[in-house]
Amino acid sequence: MVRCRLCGRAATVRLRYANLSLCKEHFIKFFERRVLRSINRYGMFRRGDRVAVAVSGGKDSVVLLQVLYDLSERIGIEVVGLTIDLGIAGYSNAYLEVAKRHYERLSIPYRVIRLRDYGFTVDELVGIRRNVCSACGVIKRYLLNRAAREEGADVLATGHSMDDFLSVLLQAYIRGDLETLAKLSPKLPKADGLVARVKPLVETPERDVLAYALLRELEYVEEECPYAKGATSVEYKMILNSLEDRHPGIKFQMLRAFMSRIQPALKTEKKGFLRRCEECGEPSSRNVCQFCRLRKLVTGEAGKHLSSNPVSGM
Ligand code: Q46
Ligand code: ZN
Ligand code: ZN
Repeated sequence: MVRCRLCGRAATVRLRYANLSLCKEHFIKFFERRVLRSINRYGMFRRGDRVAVAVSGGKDSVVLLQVLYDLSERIGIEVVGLTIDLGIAGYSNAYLEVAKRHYERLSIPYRVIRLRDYGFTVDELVGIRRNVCSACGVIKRYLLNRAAREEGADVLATGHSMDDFLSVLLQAYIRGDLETLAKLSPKLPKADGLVARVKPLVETPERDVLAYALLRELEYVEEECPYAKGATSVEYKMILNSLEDRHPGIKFQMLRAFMSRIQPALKTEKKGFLRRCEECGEPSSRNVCQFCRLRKLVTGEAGKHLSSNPVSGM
């Protein structure tokens, strides 16, 4: 029997990258301490911050919500939830319901943002945009930033894990996309109209997130979004995991090398100059923001009078 290194009881989780076996109780503590360390290392929150947590209903965001809720008193933050209904048939509703159940279980105030209220859905982008996921990414960033700002949040926290971070890193590297690499960071500061953004799970591998969700019996939606199939990010994660299987710890090494050596060297890379979108007034690097261009592609109309019509639990 493999035993927990800390207490000698039967081990539940084996972490090859750290050559460490832990029982349920010690894995949960280890996991939470590591998230707290990431929060402190990157100065993600200040006491008194109102933190908007983006919760899809998938395991990563559900785990993030739970951990930040548990830490909230200790680190002096106030948590509010944001969930987007992207209008993906057979998918969005299940996610939405799970997110709401967590908010209600923890008595966390929340807001649901419906893309439909802006005149279109992600389903309607099929056939119009070849890469639905990249358009969806634009939509999520836009709606989350806008809602977080409207809710008076100081920081927007997302559940991106180490694997998400590294797959973006790999893709951007392959494309030579210096702008994305320069902006790729566990913490992006506040800018004109943009709420500060943080990724508290950046030093946490996705496999550990799954183990934590299972051990704490957190409800999450397992079904993948229908558009996730064939998404290159999934392939990059598989490549990273097969590397990790042969060289335990290599993902941590990649992350550390990027943050300590490569990222600082990219700081001088020219950032897009921030102005305001002529259509919606949100921050944009061009005259019309990417969200409004997507909306116009689907609906054919400009939208001077956009409203988010929030369904609110606050
Ligand atoms: S929701 Fe949107 Fe994901 Fe679905 S369309 Fe792609 S990006 S896969 S996390
Ligand atoms: Zn133990
Ligand atoms: Zn716009």
